[in-house]
Amino acid sequence: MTTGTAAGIGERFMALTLPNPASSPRQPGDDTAPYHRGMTLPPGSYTEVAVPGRRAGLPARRSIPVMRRRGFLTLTGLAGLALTGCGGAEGNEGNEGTLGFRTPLRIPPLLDPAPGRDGVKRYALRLREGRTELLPGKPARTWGINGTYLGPTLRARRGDRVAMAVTNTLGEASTLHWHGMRLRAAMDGGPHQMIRSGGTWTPEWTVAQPAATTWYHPHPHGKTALHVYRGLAGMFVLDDDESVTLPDTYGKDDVPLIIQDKKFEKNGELDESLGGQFGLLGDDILVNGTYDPFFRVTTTRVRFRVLNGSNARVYNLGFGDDRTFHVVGSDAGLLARPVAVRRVRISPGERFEIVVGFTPREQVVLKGFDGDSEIESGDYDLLNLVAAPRLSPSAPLPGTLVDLNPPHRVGKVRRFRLGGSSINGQDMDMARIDEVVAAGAREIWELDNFTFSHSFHIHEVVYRVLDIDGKRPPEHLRGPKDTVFVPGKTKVRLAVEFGRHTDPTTPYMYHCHILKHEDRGMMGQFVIVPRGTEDSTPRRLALTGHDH
Ligand SMILES: [Cu+2]
Repeated sequence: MTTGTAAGIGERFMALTLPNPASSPRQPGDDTAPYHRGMTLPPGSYTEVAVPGRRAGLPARRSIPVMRRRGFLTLTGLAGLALTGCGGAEGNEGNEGTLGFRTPLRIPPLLDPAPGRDGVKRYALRLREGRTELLPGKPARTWGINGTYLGPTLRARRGDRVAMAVTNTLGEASTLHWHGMRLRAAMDGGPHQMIRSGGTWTPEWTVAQPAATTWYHPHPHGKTALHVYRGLAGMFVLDDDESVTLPDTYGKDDVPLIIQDKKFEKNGELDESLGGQFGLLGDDILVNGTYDPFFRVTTTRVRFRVLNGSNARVYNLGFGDDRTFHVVGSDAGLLARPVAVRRVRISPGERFEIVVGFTPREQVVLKGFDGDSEIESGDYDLLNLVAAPRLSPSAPLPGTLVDLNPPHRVGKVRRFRLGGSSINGQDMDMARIDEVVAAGAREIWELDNFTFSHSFHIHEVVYRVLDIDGKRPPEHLRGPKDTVFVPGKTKVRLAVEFGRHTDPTTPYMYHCHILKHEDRGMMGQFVIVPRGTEDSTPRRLALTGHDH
């Protein structure tokens, strides 16, 4: 990013807010300060900048209006102010109007093996290095699963017995976590289930949860951001026998959209400088690893399974013509009924299933619109949808989808104070059990975010959002979830349902899904134990060699 001089009238206007270091003393127990812990900053080259400041969460700021446009930032009256490296402002300029939509959307191959004679569905996954032409004509070093970037879409049905063989051919250890899957902690693929370079990990479980769009990605402690950014992620679609009529032909009218922002070097390699208080924010967006994508629509309705697989960026999804579309599912399953919306905000780790209607020959762009959180600014073109001259008629959208019980409102209350990169003032400790939960418990988790935006994920569980700053969430956020956006300075209450797989010595994780925050230690551990044994459960783990 460079600084510049005059900007033309009519360019979009925003406020950069500069903290005044002298007037923002650090309070005891306040961990908003160490954004740049461990970094050495050359004198004079650094100014901490948060964008846009409406919710940035730091006290005593001076607001300075600036003009911006793509690839060019102007600070009126602040010539020479350097913004490189650490500012929250990097990579928020948008890409609106810069794409030609020349590349067919890549659809990850489907991996849905027939059960063996023993009734088990076996999936072979290989973490590997490779080269991928993310930008046309400029192959980049990437990582992938079975391919060179991203992984196959896995599919299974409720009741299926699934067995994974995950082989790590990378030059370093990693893991594979089943985000959204309800299973035993030892099968979860968190930081305690490292797969050494050259090793194979073979978790097995029975799918025992409703239809949902889940996903998988590495979870090595301290390195998740880099491993996901290089390309290790994939979708895991679960079906069940619910008699709903939603589009379900994979790649035709049931289409995965894995949205990820990137920064590229001039030669097309991924820029891996994951700097900034939120980590990397890039202005080039890939959908399923496709740059500049279009998708040819052939039916009157298409179900998109949208996964925000970005390290930090939040997308305020909508369409270029502002059309209404329907949200039919969130992270952990279908909603009670389709909810008509014009915008859906999706933060890292979240999924929404949406159904969009089309007419023949039309074109419309799926976009991420400028929003009011620090990591949601800028207008982004994501995917051009090009309808064929003749469309096959889709079934009408059902009026109702699934029966959802109202969320519980009583239960043990746990409170979590979300800091800059800590929870309850503590960094992740692999040997510390932070919370002990009784099997099958229904609890209320209160997230009190006293800093800037976070995205809060709990492994194993399904939860419902009870309220956001005391207000009932919008209807599309009332369904089953496992990851929730927590804007800065906001309180969110969750009604959490825990599973019944007990293991007092293997923890599950809860953490911020902004991957740099997670890597910096914004993560805690809980175990699920038989009811009545909570108090006698040890709070320290004896870790073995691979656990750190
Ligand atoms: Cu965070």
